[in-house]
Amino acid sequence: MSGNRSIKSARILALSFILMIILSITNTNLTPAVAQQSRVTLSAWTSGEATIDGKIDDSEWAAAAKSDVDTLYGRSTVYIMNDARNLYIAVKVRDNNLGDTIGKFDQIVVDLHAPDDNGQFKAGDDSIGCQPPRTFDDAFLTSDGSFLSDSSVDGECAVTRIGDFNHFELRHPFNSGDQQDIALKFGDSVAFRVIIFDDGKVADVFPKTTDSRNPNTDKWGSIRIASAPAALLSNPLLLVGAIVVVIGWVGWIAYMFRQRGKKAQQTQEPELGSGT
Ligand SMILES: [Ca+2]
Ligand SMILES: [Ca+2]
Ligand SMILES: [Ca+2]
Repeated sequence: MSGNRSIKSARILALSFILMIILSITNTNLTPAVAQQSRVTLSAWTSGEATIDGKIDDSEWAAAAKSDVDTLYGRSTVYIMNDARNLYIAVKVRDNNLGDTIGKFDQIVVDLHAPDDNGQFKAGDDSIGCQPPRTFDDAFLTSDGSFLSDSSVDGECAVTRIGDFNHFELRHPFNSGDQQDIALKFGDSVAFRVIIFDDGKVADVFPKTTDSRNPNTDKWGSIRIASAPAALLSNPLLLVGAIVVVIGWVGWIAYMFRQRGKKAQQTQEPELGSGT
């Protein structure tokens, strides 16, 4: 009887332990996925740096959060991800050419507002952009509503034409130390909009809830700086190894309880026999 009870408690112990592990794993994974609001929120961690060469390779941007948007010439896609230092933004814009003459550029501008407080795009806020082939604009909004280039240009960009698309890739540190840039840490959010120019004119804005002039950032999208996943979760081999170790450990405890139960039964049996 006591042996059976021991096995039962070992099983309960094992089950609660496994449940605890599953809960802690799913909890870590699910918490960031909960949408905080109806605004478009993009957030993704990448362990590999993107190569800013104007080629949005599927493997290179596989980890990115993506959002499709219908633009002037068809469907385009916005990609967002970050590593420990940089925010990476890519936009694959469907277009019939890559306008690269002065005054008629196909270009993008990404306006950023932090903290992400649903407030107005205001003086001092960060704005970056990309013109063909590799002109990276790092600027800030002034109090008269114009943009000035930062004294320190932080980041880079490139755009090339591949098939029916213009591939824009940008890199901007999320905490460059420059007062004219965003200063974010892991878990922080920044409001953003992407303005897409066709032949020098505003053609589209992402997200569609805003336009190129609306300063109310509650209608913009949001980027949240993703944290690196815990080492255990980022490496499937480590995770499988840990589960194997736990199952082995639990099995061993159950085995020990069973052996102890058997031993107790064996020592009780002769006593009962001699009593009759
Ligand atoms: Ca690339
Ligand atoms: Ca800067
Ligand atoms: Ca700036």
